[in-house]
Amino acid sequence: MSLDQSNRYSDLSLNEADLIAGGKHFLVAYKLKPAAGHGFLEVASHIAAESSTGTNVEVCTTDDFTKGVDCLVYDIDETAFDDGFGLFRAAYPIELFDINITDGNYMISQMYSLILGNNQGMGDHVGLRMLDFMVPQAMVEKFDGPNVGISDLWKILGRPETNGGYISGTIIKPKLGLRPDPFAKAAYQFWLGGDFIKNDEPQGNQSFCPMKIVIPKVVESMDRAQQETGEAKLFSANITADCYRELIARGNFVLDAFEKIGSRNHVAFLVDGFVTGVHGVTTCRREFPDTFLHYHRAGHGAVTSYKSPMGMDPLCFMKFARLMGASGIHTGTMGYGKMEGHSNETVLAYMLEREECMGHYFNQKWYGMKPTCPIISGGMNALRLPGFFENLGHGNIINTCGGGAYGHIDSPAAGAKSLSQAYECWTSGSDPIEYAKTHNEFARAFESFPHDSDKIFPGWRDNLGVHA
Ligand code: RUB
Repeated sequence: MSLDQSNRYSDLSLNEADLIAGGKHFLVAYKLKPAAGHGFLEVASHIAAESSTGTNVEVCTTDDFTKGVDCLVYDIDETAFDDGFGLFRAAYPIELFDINITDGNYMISQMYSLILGNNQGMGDHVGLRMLDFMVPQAMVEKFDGPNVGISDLWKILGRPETNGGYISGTIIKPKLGLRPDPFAKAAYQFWLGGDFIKNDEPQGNQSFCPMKIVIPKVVESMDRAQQETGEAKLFSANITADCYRELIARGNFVLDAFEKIGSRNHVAFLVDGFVTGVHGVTTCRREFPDTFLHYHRAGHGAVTSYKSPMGMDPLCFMKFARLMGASGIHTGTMGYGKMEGHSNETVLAYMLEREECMGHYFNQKWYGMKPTCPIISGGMNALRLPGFFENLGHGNIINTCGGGAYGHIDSPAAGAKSLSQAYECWTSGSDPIEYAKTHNEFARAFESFPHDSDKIFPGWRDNLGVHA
């Protein structure tokens, strides 16, 4: 048995509406399953203690001020979930959170280590997962937040800065193994029909494709594609690195290379924010404030997967990204692609885009913080898109389809065109089969991805007159 600290670290008489109106607390909802032999409130209170001013025993150095900044459990529902987990909500006084000595802004690193740090490894629970949190105005206003967003990309593409629509994108595939010339050719071929290309997240500076050789060739590809199509093109370069100096050096190299064709602002920077941690994202946000910050999250499943009793809900990951200042972040495909997800995940996008959004447990206001753009990726193609748009309710996103572009049987350019046709099909309210009859690239996507065609549009072969 551990020490029951519920007398000090819980106050079930506290009212959530009052806590929110007071604006002095950061609220968190956790899913919890105590280990055998431990009470729910006892473990929740131990978590509140470990996540604020306490430990597993009382210490003689505690004074009255210390007690005034205790995290308090203010609500519990021991049987909230079918799987034996309960729910508790905790209020963290905002004084607990660390402020930069350079500019007085809040940081995510310390916040993360407090609200989802030691408490993850405690022995008196068998599962603790953060489901949602609410950041009060006084804190929201002191995070970096995004500086560049999708509206800046729409402007470059010559579109309206609000409601500028779907940005068709790809990921250079194969993800590794292309040397500089084939890599640059693959980029050129997609740009003949599409808008946005990103490095796959493991692509960087491999010996067979050094950055200093391939990037100038990608610049040439962009230049040719822009001249031939008369359209602006965008490239998201992976500058992820262990050390901030390397990340900055890569960023400067890429900007200088694109500057040569006057397309410096056609560049986004991809940072793998899960593996670098906040440090990589914030270094990019602050060092390159005028460049679109593309937050890739490879590895996030280790902390966000629904299969896990630990970690955090993807919604928390999205909120962190907006606070950090990501211009865009991968939100998954809401069940329409290859990665884990489900159709109710639209809230992940809405939380990033909207000025105010109801999350799983808390209504979050963003107090004028710029939006973060949802980036939809992972196993997508033209056939999956109409359903995806219908579920989300809009197409103001960046979508990257690697296999969906390079897997098109005609060409990467045809793959790219099939994507924008899928958007047009949805915006025009057309039936996809009828639309395919007059749009060749979209129609050929049915033959390119017959497994999907069979599943999503049974009978498509007869309807389109295509026979195996
Ligand atoms: C996309 C791909 C991306 C995933 C990551 O390739 O593998 O890395 O988008 O997942 P393809 P998420 O289009 O060929 O599947 O976007 O959910 O973070």
